[in-house]
Amino acid sequence: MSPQVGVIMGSDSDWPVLEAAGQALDEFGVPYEVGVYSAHRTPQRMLDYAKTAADRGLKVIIAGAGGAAHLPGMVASATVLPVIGVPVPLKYLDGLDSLLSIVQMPAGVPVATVSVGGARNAGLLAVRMLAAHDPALRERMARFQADLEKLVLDKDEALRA
Ligand code: RP5
Repeated sequence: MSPQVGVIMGSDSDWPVLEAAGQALDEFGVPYEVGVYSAHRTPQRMLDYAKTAADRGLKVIIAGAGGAAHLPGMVASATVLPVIGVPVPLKYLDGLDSLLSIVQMPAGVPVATVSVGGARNAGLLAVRMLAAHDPALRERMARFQADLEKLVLDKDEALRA
């Protein structure tokens, strides 16, 4: 099956954070592709990627970047696909700069922003988006959520014992 999700980042230095998105997609058997597309260092490559993504069969793009994190917003401006933004925390400012750069989009160009470093949730959100049109994936997501609930209930029970 061709990649359904594009997991892209502004620098290879973002990968230690972004790989959690890939792990989540792996857990659900969702094929994805990975790449580095810098909004500032390789702007044309980034635009080419965004403009061709839908025609190449991608359904969702997860874009992570840190600092002046313009990648998710710029990609969203050049594709019709849903874009999930992951603020990557860097050495300074605890990722607040990344978060604010991604979350405060102008009206008309949405980016679904997850928490600072929240790449796993970005992967899970992409699965939910795909599951909206895929009953089997929806069933897997329901099982995943039931397992999460059981984990909490088991811990509660252990605490009380
Ligand atoms: C951003 O600049 C990247 O997304 C990365 O988080 C940050 C630093 O990049 P490097 O200097 O580590 O390549 O565009």
